[in-house]
Amino acid sequence: MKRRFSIVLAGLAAATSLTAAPVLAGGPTSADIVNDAATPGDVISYGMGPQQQRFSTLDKLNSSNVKGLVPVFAASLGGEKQRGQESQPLVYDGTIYVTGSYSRLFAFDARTGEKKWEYNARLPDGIMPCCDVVNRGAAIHGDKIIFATLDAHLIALDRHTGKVIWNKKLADYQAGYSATAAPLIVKDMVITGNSGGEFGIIGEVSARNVDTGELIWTRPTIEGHMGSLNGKPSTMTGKLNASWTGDLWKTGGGATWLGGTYDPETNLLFFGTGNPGPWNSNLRPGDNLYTASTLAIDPDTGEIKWHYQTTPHDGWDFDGVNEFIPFDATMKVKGKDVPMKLGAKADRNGYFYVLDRTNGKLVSANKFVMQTTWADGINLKTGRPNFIPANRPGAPNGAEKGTTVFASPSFLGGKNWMPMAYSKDTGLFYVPSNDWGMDIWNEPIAYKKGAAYLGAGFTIKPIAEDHIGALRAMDPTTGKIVWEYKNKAPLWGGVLATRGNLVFTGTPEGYLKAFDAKTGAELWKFQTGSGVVGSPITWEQDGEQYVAVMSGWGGAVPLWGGEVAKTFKEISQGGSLWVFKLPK
Ligand SMILES: [Ca+2]
Ligand SMILES: [Ca+2]
Repeated sequence: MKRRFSIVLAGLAAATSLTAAPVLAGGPTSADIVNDAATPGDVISYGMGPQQQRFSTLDKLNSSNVKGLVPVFAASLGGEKQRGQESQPLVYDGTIYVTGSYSRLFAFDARTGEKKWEYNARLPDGIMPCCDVVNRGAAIHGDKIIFATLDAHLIALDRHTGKVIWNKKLADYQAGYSATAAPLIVKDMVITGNSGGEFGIIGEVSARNVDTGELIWTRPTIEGHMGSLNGKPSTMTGKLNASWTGDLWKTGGGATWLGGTYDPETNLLFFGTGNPGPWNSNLRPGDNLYTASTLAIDPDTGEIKWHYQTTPHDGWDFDGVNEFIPFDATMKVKGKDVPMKLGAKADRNGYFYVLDRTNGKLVSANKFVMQTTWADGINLKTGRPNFIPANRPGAPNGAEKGTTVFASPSFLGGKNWMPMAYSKDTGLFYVPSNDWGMDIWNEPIAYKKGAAYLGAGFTIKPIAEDHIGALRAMDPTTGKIVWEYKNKAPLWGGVLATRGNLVFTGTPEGYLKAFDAKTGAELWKFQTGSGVVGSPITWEQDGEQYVAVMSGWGGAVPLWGGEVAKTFKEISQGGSLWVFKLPK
C-alpha cells in the first residue's frame, strides 16, 4: 500500500511541485522538515521551519500588489464545535492539513477546499484545559500526520485516509494534564511538551519514535525529578531541593505547553517552561528551577545543556513558555561588531530577551510593552530581573487573603502563546503583544489532584485608552521598537513575515491584515466573519502565491478577560479555513 502511494505521488510531484520538498517514499523526511523554510512550495512544520522564524522567501505577493488579494475559498470545520481556532495549517502535495478545536484534524484539497477527511478524537468527560479547547497544529512525517489531544494523548494518523496508525498516552488527564501544542519532528522522533501548569503537574519534554510512538527519552523540568532514556532512568533534573523547599518540587509546575523549536546548527531543542505551582509565591521561597525558563536540550539524550530563567520565583503566572527563535546577527560587543549565533524570546513578563544560543548567556533584554511593574529592567551582568518587591502580591494572613497589588503585564502576558515572526530581510522580529494589567492577590491553597492549584485571585484591566493589542517590530540588535500597530482588542494570533516586504496577522475583530514590513503601514485587510487567533502561512502552488489562516474566536481571553471583555463582547464564534491569492 505504502509503495503504491509513493509511486503515484512521486509522479505528481515531478509535474506540479518543483519548489516543494520532493515527494518520495511516503512523504517528508526529517531532513525535509529541517529544510522546510527553504522549500516555499510546501509548509511541513509548525513555524514554517523548526526554528519557527515564520519567514517565507516568496515575493510574488508583495507590498505593491497585496491590495488585490482575494479569497479562493473558505472551508468550514462544521459541527457545533466552535470556540478558539488557534491552529497553523500545513500544506503538502496538494492537501491542507489543519487541526481544530476539541482535538479535531482535517484534510482539505488545497486547490478547491473540498474536504478529504476529518478525524474527531473521542474526548473523555473531565478533561481540564485551562484556557479553551484549542489545538495549535500538527506535524507531518512520511505517510503520517501527528497531533496532540486535550486528554493528553499523541495520535498519528495516515495522512491519506485519516485512519489511526498509533495512539499513545502522554500523561494522566485526571491529574490535570492536557496537550495543545504542535509536535516537533527531529531525527525521526516526535518531540512534545505538556500542559496543565495550573493544576500542580510536572512539566516534561519527551521524545518518541515517529514510526511507532514508543518512548525514547523524557526530561522533567522541575529539579529533583528523574529523566529516562530507552526505558531506564537517566539523570536527575537539577539538584534536589536546591531551589525548592520541602516537598513543593513534587507539584512544581513548569509545564512545557507551547512546544519547542530546534536549531540544527547547534543541535539543540529549545523549550520554554511555565509558572511554578502554586501561583502564590510566598509559599515557595527560592528560584524554583526550572520554571519560567528557556531550556536547551540535547535531542539525542534529553539532557539539559543550558538554561536561562526569565522570571525567578515567579509570582504573577509569567509562564516562560514563549518560543525561542534562533537567528544570526552582528552585535556590538565592547564597541566591536561581532557576528553571533543568537536566539530571541518575547517573554510573557514583558521583556524581549536575546541570548547567545550556544551557551544561554544573556546578550540583551528590553521592554516590548508599555509597562512592567514587577521589575525595573534586567541586570545584564547577573541575568536577573531588578525586582520591585512592593509589587509582589502579599502573603495571606491565616485564612485572610493577602495584600492586593496592581501588576502589569497581566498574567495573560505582554505576549502569550501567539508566535512572533523574524524577517531575514529586515532583521526585525514582529511581536504580537498586549498592554494590560491586573489586580492580583494571594490566598491559602493546598494541593489536591485534579484541582486548580493557584492560591491567587485576579481581575484583568486595560492600561491604555486606545488599545490593548499592539503588533511591534523589534530590532534585536538595539532592543528598539521600530514601528507599532495598535489594536483595540487583545491580539491573540500568530504572525507571518515574507520576502515581499509583508507582515500578516489576525485580529479578534475578525480581520486578517497585511502590513508593510519596514514601515508598519496597513496595506490590506479582510473580514473573515469571526475572530482570527490562528497563525497565517504562505506557500507557492501552480506558480501562484497563496496565504491561509484559520478564523474562529476563542482562546484564553474570553474566558479570563475581566474588565477588558468589553473590547470584544460582540464577536461571533466560528471555525473556517480561509485561503487567499491574487486574481489571475
Ligand atoms: Ca517548505
Ligand atoms: Ca500558567
